[in-house]
Amino acid sequence: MARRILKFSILGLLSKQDMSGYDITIEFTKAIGQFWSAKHSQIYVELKKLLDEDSISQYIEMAGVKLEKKMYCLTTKGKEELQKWVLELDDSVETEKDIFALKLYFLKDIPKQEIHSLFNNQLQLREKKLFNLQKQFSFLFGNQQNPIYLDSEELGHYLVLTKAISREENYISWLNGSLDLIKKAEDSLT
Ligand code: FER
Repeated sequence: MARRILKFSILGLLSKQDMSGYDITIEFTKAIGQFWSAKHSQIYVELKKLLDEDSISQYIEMAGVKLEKKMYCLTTKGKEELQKWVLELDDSVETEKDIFALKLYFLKDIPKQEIHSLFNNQLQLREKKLFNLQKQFSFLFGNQQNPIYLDSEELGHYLVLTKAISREENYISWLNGSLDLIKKAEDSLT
């Protein structure tokens, strides 16, 4: 499978509405950047590529009297490519980059007395993350109990957010369970 995910993220954003390069950059620092980060410089390189390939086109919009804003929109080709991409079945699972897991793999090199602080530090970070995700959830969906009633755009956002929340809840419960296990192992040695 061709791996041009930035391309399809940009096409996806433009399928909602026409945007300037700046608007797209802002979208990447907001919600979408929470689960898919992109460097700002990459965005402009990709936009140029997409223009050359005819997946998007540009037009000038007047913002104020003298300010010209370069806007991007999907072409028919771009729309078709996006449609094809979302329907493509993935053939593998992305490997998650988890530095804490990598360190754990080398646990034998971590002094015993440091293991607790590593776990507690990770617990604090994950709890903070979960708190922020829950805050975002109540901000966006707090008064909507049933996602069936959300329109499809909101439903997508609801799903990625609830996925993140269950991932963090799971991670926290695994951290707590592991801490217990480590404490028990220590107790049995003393
Ligand atoms: C959001 C949508 C998704 C959001 C976060 C996420 C904080 C996902 C985050 C993650 O996977 O860690 O609006 O806001």
